Parts: sequence; C-alpha cells; structure tokens
Amino acid sequence: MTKISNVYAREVLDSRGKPTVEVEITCDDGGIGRAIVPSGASTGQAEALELRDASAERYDGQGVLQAVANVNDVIAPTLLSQDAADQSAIDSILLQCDDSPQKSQLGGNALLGVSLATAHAAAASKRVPLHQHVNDLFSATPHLPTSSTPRPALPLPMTNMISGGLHAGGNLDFQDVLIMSVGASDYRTGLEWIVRVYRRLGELLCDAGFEGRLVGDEGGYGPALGSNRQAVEFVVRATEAAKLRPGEDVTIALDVAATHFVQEDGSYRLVTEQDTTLTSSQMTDRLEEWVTDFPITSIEDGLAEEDWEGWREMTKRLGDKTALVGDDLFTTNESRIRRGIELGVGNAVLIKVNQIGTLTETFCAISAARQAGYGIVVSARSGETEDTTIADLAVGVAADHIKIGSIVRSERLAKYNQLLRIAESLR
Ligand code: 2PG
Ligand code: MG
Repeated sequence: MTKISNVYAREVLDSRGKPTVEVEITCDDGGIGRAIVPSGASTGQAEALELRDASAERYDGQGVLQAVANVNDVIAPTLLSQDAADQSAIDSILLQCDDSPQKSQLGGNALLGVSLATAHAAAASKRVPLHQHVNDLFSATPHLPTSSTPRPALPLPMTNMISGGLHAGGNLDFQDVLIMSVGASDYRTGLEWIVRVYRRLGELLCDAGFEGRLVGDEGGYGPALGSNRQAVEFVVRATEAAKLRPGEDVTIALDVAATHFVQEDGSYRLVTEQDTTLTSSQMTDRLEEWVTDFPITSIEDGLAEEDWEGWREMTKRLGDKTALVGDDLFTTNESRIRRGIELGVGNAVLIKVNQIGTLTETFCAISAARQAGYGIVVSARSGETEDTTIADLAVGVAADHIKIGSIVRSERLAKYNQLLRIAESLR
C-alpha cells in the first residue's frame, strides 16, 4: 500500500497564459507525482466543467483559485492515508466529493489534477514509468475483454499543419488540417517526415503570399486562404515538396469541429465557402467529395455534437472509407460513447482527459470504445502545458493515434519528445 501523505494544488499558467490547476501528491514512501490540467477552446457542451473564478479583477475572471482551494481544503483531507496505487478507489472518492453530472461543484479541473497526479505518484512509488503503470491500471478496467488487454505501444501521431476555426486568426471554418506519417517504419522516422512537411508547407504558403510563419494556438499555420479546400491542397503539395507520397507515406486527417459553425436550425454555415449554408446531408456530401479527391483517412467532428441522425447517415456513407472520430460528440463520456455505438455513429473516439475529469472514467470510455472496435485517438487540448501525461496515457492504453497539435511550441514538443524517450524504452 502506497499511502498518500500530502495533496497540494496551486494556480499556474497554460500555453495561452490562462490560469490552470497544478496538483502535487506525495506518498509516505517518498513517491511524488505532479500533473497540470489542460484547457480547450472548442469545447463540447457535455464536457466536465472547468471551474473559473468569477472575479474579473484577476486574469479577466479566468483565475482558478476556487478550484485550487477545492483541492486543498475539500479533496485533500479525504485522500490522506488512501492508497495511491488504487486509482479507481481514489477516483471514486473524488466522485463522492463532487457527484454532480458535469463536476460543477468542485470543478473538473480540480478533480482531474488530483486524479492524474495520483497516477504519477503511484508510478513513482512503484518505480515504474507512467505508461507502464497506466497499462497495469487499464488492463484491470472492468469489462475490458481479455483479448483487448493491450501491451504498451506507441501511437501514430496526427499532427496539425494548418489551423482555423477557434484556434487561429485566419478565416477557415474547419479547425485543423493534420497529417499522419502512415508509411514511416517507426515513430522517430515519422516525426522527421512531419517536420519536413511542416517546413515545406511554411515555404509554400509564404511563396504564395500567405501567412507561413506565425502560428495558431497549437502551432499550425493560420493563413487566410480562399477556401477550406485550399488548405488541404496546400498540405498535399507540401507533402510532395517534402519528397513523400500523399496517400502512401502521408495521409490527411481533418478536425472539422462542426459544432462551432452549426446554426440553431441544424444547418452548417461555411463562411469561407462564399458563405454557403449546407444541410447535414449536404455537409456529408461535401466531406465525401473531399475523401474522394484527397488522401483523407480520418475526419473528426464532421458534424455537430447533437446531430446524431446526421452522424448516423455520415457513418453509413463514409464509415468504411475513413475514420470518423467523435470529439465534441462523445466528450470522452462512456454513456455518450455507448449511445453512439448503439446508433451506429462514428467508428473512433477522441479521448481528452479533461472532458471527463478522472483517469478511471477515461479508462471506461476507452474500454467501451475498444469493445465495439472503435479506434482510439488520445488528444491534447488547444491550451496545454509542459505536462506530458497524455503521451504515457496513449502508450499505456495502446491508442491508435495521438493528437498533440503541431511540431512547434514547447507545450506540444514536451509530448512528442516524451514519446521519443518512451520509444527507446519499448525497444
Ligand atoms: C479539438 C481540440 C484539440 P480544443 O477540438 O480536438 O485540437 O481543440 O482543445 O480547443 O477543444
Ligand atoms: Mg476536435
């Protein structure tokens, strides 16, 4: 038994200079764990609440001192002397401390910081790498079929090249155009390919008179292009300029983030496409056209978070041609994922720990998706920090992909570099 002897939270800043919660947990055997909570911009309605101080005097009302106090004054006393190695027991205590559906009493940010720091502390006490500890915990998740108990494995990154939507100052409706180095023999080689394509892309954008130097929240370029389609064309050209074969060495992934341009009547307004308004099935037509014209192998949030019927149609039409990943749709929430599985909606799940708020609930979400044969994409948020937990999480659950953002900005590189270290240890 690894007894927790101290739990301490503080307010720190994330990659957008916005306050967030950091938690440190100490065990009586000297094991220490620390975690920092990330933060999204294009959030789903069903996500766990990010508790922010209302007082506009500090950080324009974005401070997290209340969430920090909730950890230090409310949660910490309940965890002293508990076993840090028993993650599900710790997370149950957290859920008893705040049993509201979206963790709105103490804040999802308060709970998540504690949950993740516990895993770090337990791994430190066991003297095993975090990804190994995560693998041990995940393998014990109830209902996980023995056949899908994974060995730790490196995920294939999905890397942001061009940013639009709520993440960059350009005009694109779609949030991200990403690439995957599907033809690379290993992680290290794939990373080099990604950097090469990114560099060529910057040059091509500059040569064509677009912004190819300044970057959006996740490090992708944020050019004001004539259409969403043009963004994909540029990425294909950059792949060729990098002497790689589109569709064989490198494929394209999109995060459409359609929740952020759906209208109240359920139609989709594409401002970049001559301000066209499309019905849900016309949006699917548009995506189908793109899947035919470009080497696209993954589309995230092609439709909005409550357009379940549209998602069902899209899955019938495109589900065997491309991955259809639910982000705002599923919000890492086991019951939303089960609903999707029942309705035949999507075929892959985006996993963001702060959408749900505890590690154990994250495992349950992954396990439900895995059982149904859905793909797993572990994802960072647009607001990140030096915390690298998701790299170990992705390896520990053997996720298919990891989505960290682009390959510039240190809050992103911290994770890519952690995967380089893990790659050595898995050899
Ligand atoms: C997304 C994420 C990461 P945010 O939509 O997938 O790219 O963005 O963290 O703003 O929700
Ligand atoms: Mg998304």
